[in-house]
Amino acid sequence: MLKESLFLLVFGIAGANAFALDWDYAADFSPSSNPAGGWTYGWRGTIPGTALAEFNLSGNAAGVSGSLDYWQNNTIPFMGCYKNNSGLGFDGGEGTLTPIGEASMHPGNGLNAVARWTAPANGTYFYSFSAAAFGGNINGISSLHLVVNGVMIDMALANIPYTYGPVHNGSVNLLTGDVMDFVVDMEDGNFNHDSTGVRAHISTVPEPATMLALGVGFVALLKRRKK
Ligand SMILES: [Ca+2]
Repeated sequence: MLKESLFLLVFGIAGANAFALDWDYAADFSPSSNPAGGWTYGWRGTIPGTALAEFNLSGNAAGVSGSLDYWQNNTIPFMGCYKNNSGLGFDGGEGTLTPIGEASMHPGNGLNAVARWTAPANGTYFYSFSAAAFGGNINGISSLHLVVNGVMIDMALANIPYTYGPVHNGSVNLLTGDVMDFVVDMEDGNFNHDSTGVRAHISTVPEPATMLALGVGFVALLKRRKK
């Protein structure tokens, strides 16, 4: 879903082109359409590469607590893209936990779950992503990779139970139809308990942390000029 952002207005940079477009894996997650809102849910056998087999089965899976909307393949268990749209924290019964509103991905055995975002126009796109081990109290370790047009450019480990690791930020120049794949791999040769919290955000303006840093720099510059 495209969203106009008030972000620039907040920072007082309102102007004729002060509309930001942004996309978010969790916020945009569609339980009914694939692809949807710029995202395609699927998988492939490698981390890098451009191949993508689309998930063909959607539904809602109830846990001991809460439930997850999902996209999966009808013949491959567990592997998929998920979001907790229920009003309760999701407990899968094996120590897994997905908080309300959070989205996740789960790899297969040697297969990688992929959330693909496709650029709608030529431009510079700013991204941020991080990963959490939602199955982590029983040693589920996995990894989230950013693959741009087939090339892996960054990765985040999901190795701390229920906790998001460092946020990875950056920007890429893309052409219409170029793809950014967020790829979850089982990492340690074992795909059990690899429910992986995925936060992935793409915007046409810098991420808040980047803008904040720019703003701080600007204020510092003003102070220097006053001297
Ligand atoms: Ca693993």
